[in-house]
Amino acid sequence: MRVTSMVAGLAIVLAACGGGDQNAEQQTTTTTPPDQPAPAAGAPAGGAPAAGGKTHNVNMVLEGSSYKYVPEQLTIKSGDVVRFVNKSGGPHNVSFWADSVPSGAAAALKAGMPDQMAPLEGPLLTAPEAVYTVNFANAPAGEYKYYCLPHLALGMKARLTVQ
Ligand SMILES: [Cu+2]
Repeated sequence: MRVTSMVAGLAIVLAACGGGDQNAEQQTTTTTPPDQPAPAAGAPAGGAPAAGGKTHNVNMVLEGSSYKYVPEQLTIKSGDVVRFVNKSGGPHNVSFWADSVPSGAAAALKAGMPDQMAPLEGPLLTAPEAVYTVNFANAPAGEYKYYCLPHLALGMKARLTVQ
């Protein structure tokens, strides 16, 4: 009987602390390490650019004996979308070097790159004209270097600058 009333009393105390618990959860979220990000709220995954964002195309091609992204350098704005198109010489993909992207970019790309094979590594495109869309919503400014996994040894790499 005495134990029962203590448990009941505890339950009331815990219920009264509900608001305090919520604050504790928010603090935990803000101290999450950058490589284990909280999901970016409201960030569209792939697909359409954010309101006011632009869409850019990068072709993935085999020209002569060179595998290339065209253009090899592209400047975009945070919130833009880049469509990578498998034009020739596939399969190709888009893999960002994790140590090249700015701080906070991994979290944005985690949301913006659908169907990742590994962190920052897009799927292989085999079908002609297949498109892989990367959404740079919430992407911090800086340089983003990337490469094609099947053709890295053949020099297929490129760079995006986010403003
Ligand atoms: Cu390739």
